[in-house]
Amino acid sequence: MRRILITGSLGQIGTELTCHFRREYGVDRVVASDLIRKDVPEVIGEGHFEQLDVLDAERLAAVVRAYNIDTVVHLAAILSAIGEEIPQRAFDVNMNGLYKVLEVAREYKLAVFTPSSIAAFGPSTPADRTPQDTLQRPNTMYGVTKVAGELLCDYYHHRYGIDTRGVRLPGLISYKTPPGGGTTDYAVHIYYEAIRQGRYESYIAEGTKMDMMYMPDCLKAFTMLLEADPARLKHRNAFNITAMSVSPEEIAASIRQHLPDFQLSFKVDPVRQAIADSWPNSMDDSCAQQEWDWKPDYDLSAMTADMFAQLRKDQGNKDEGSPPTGCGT
Ligand code: NAD
Ligand code: AKB
Repeated sequence: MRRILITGSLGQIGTELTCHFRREYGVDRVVASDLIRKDVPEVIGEGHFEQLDVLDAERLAAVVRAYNIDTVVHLAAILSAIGEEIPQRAFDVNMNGLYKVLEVAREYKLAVFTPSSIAAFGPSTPADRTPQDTLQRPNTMYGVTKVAGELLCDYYHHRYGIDTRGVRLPGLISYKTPPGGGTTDYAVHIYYEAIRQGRYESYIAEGTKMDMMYMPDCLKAFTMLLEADPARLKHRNAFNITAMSVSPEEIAASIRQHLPDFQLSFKVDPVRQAIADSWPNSMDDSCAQQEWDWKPDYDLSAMTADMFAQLRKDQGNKDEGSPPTGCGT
């Protein structure tokens, strides 16, 4: 059974992945870590947590030794929109952070799982049903680091035999931890604002399609690929996976099934719109289907129904003054 270190575990994916892995592998076998210790009770209060800057390779190695880690799930990163505000820092964290993780993995013979993104594609990539293997010339710093990261992980597999694996994630929609400064964040905010105010002003323009996925499908994909039979894997580090290709007005129409008076307006942010325009409209994830049986559980309407149920439950708990829910709920 694996002993897993998660980096960046207080972010949007990490908080839920930590809980998910603790349920799958056992509380004692999962070590959460992040740059700063934040008050996230379900991660900090319910198992091992280490404050860890991924740029500090010595401390990374010390944590690996202390807990006898054999697998690193590397999530620490700066996402697309923030990455355009601070490109030098994005390069440092995303590139040098991954390099240090891979070097420690080489020394201690660890498996490494790290997600890439739809951001690894660019304006010259075929936008519809974007193939698994295609042109990748992204024009954001985040995207540049994601393509380079995919290649670096492939290199460590071929050159050193490290078991590296990963997926190209679409935008993730979730209700536990807010997103950390990406372009697809609107698709999360729209649900929160629908519940809070009954309306939302989108910074992404009408008609802009991007791939999206509900968090439970992302967690499922991580486990499936991590545990997939290596003999079946022709690709390793950058499997296209998707659950839906949607625009803001399509999400709004789905929200109106639960909130008929919901209003959507637009005030487009040129920076994030340009990023969105450079990404695929929809990805072809048939290689993930063939090589490790990938299939999402949630389409847009199932996701919207669950988002509403969960956000309304949270709202009810807050109104009653109940403490935030932990991992198990
Ligand atoms: P996030 O921004 O919510 O969380 C990232 C975490 O990394 C934060 O908690 C932050 O404190 C931490 N971090 C930053 N610098 C660090 C450092 N030097 N050392 C240690 N920790 C550091 O991001 P997320 O959405 O959880 O994304 C996780 C991974 O998934 C990233 O690689 C991201 O590119 C990828 N991804 C996310 C999405 C999405 O929609 N959320 C989509 C595609 C790919
Ligand atoms: C972002 O928008 O930056 C992320 C991603 C798709 O990588 N959500």
